[in-house]
Order: sequence, then C-alpha cells, then structure tokens
Amino acid sequence: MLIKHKKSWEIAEREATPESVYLNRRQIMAGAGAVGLASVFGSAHSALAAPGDDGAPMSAVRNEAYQLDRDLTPEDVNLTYNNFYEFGSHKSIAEDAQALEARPWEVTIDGMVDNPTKIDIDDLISKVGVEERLYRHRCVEAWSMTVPWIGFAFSKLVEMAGPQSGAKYIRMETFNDPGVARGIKTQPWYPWPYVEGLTIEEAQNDLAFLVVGAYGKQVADQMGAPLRLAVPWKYGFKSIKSIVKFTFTDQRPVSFWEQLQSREYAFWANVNPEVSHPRWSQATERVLHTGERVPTLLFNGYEEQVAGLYADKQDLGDLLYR
Ligand SMILES: Nc1nc2c(c(=O)[nH]1)N[C@H]1C(S)=C(S)[C@@H](COP(=O)(O)O)O[C@H]1N2
Ligand SMILES: [Mo]
Repeated sequence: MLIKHKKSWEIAEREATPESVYLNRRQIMAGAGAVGLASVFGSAHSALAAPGDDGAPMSAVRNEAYQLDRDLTPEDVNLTYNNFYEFGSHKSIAEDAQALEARPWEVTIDGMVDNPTKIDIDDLISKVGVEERLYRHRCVEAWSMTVPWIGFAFSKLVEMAGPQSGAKYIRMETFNDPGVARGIKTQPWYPWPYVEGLTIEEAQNDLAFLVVGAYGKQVADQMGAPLRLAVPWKYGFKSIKSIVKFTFTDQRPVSFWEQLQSREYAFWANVNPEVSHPRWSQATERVLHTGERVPTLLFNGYEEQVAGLYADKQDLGDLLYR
C-alpha cells in the first residue's frame, strides 16, 4: 500500500469536526469492523474510507466511444500525485484529503434556471445514471495521465436545471471549509473558494463529464470526491474538484487561478501545444507513470469533438490557450 492511512480518530482535523458527526463516524466504523473494512472497500482506501465516504465500489458500463492512445495510468499513481490546493500547494495531499467528508453532500443548482434545486449527491447519481469513460488528463504544468472516470454527461445536469434564455455561463464552486482543508487556513492569500467556469455550450459538449467515480470506486477524496469535473480538452485546472454549487449566469465567471494570474490561467484554457505558458513551453508533456515525454496535441487530442466550439474565437490567442 502506498499511502499510509491514519485511522479516522487519528486525523488531526478531528477537533474541527462537530462531535456528533465524529462519534457517529466511529460508531459506523465499529459496526463495520466485523466484516473487515479492507475487504469491503478495497485495498487503496481500506480503513480511511468510512462507509458512505469515498472509495466504495461503483460499477458502470464503459462507453466505448472514448478510447485512449496510451496505457491507463495505474490507480496508485493517480491517488498519490494530486493538485488540490485546499489541502496544500504540493502533490502529496492524499493523506490530508481524507479529512474530506464526501457523504452526505448537497449540490446546489441556482441562478438563471427554471428549476433551481438542492440535491443530495446520491439522489443525483440515481437520477442521471453513470457510465465509465477513459480520458486523458493534461495539467498546465506539462504532466499528463489517463483516468477511467465514472460519471455522467454534464449536459444531463444542464437539462435538469433548465437554463433561462439569458444564461451564458456556468460558474462552479468547491466547498470552503477551513476546518476540513487546512490549506484554506494556512494559505489565506488564495481567493477561496476554488471557482471555475464554462460556457453553457462547453458544458453541453459530449466530452464534458461530471465525475463521481474512478477505477471502479467512488472517486477518492484527493481526486475531488464526491463530484468533480473532467473537461479533457482543457488544462487540468478547469476540472474543479468537490463541487458544491453550479450557478447559471450571464456574467463570465472569474476563476480561482484567473484571479491570481490571468496571463497564465486564462478562462478558455484549451490545451494548445503552440501557445506557451508565459514561463514554459506546452509543446510536450511528461506521462506520469512512464516518465516519457510525448508531444502535446491540440485540444489534448480531442480536436474533432470540440474544435467547433471555438470556430469563431480565433482572436483569443492573446488571452492564451484559444
Ligand atoms: N477545488 C480544486 N479543484 C482543482 C484543483 C484545486 O487545487 N482545487 N486543482 C486543479 C488542477 S491544477 C488539476 S491538474 C486537477 C488535478 O486533478 P487530479 O489530482 O485528480 O489529477 O484538479 C484541478 N481541480
Ligand atoms: Mo493542473
């Protein structure tokens, strides 16, 4: 096992957890003890995954329309190399991220929609259904991996919401609890909560995927439990983790990274080997588990599916990543 997991009662953030929740969790853990948590929840998460938290088995039929041109990244690599600034500005946040309580989890859909709603993540999942898709994942830092995501087309959520005619964008927001994510407290200079945005057309593209699982399990805390975005034609920072809210709006959202450094992390953020990041080239990428350097493809190889979205936006070049 690569990650040394603390038992829930050893997690330092327990002081910040309301006593009732903490006790309830211990009782649940005790109840599951006889069965053996490792056998129930799989090796990678074992004792850390309290029932109903991340890591429970999740099955889904693979949608064969989404094929990879390279090997799948091993699960342990994906579980131990993460960007999730709420838990720290380095890659080894996996252990601290276990403090995230991914259940129960309420998702809010509001703004310019006919059907504003608050829905429990599991009700949402049973309402829309899930499938598995193999996607590439390319970070603006020039590393890449591939992931067997489980989730549902973003278009299903858009349809549920019923956007009003003036709505143009969807603003997404991550949870913002410094008691759970220490990095929020220790890095007060960041504009929490993490925010990202897409146009409604982007969200309705077939490739835009809302993720609730990976590797046949509920998506791990460090990967953005219980609900994250996967927009594989864009740099990884667009794929916001642990989403609590979708707001439909006529105002272009200003994302977390854009607020900090708009020259480096533009709204559009489409993967483009010809447009360098101000501080490095985007022509190639390092495949995480092999260490191999390979050429980066326009739209991360998804040009056929998404190029049409940007046909009238060639002038975005100076905003980076057209
Ligand atoms: N809330 C939140 N979402 C986030 C981030 C973050 O720091 N906070 N990092 C982003 C970045 S830069 C990348 S590359 C991906 C990383 O996803 P992974 O850890 O599953 O590879 O998540 C994105 N989503
Ligand atoms: Mo990233």
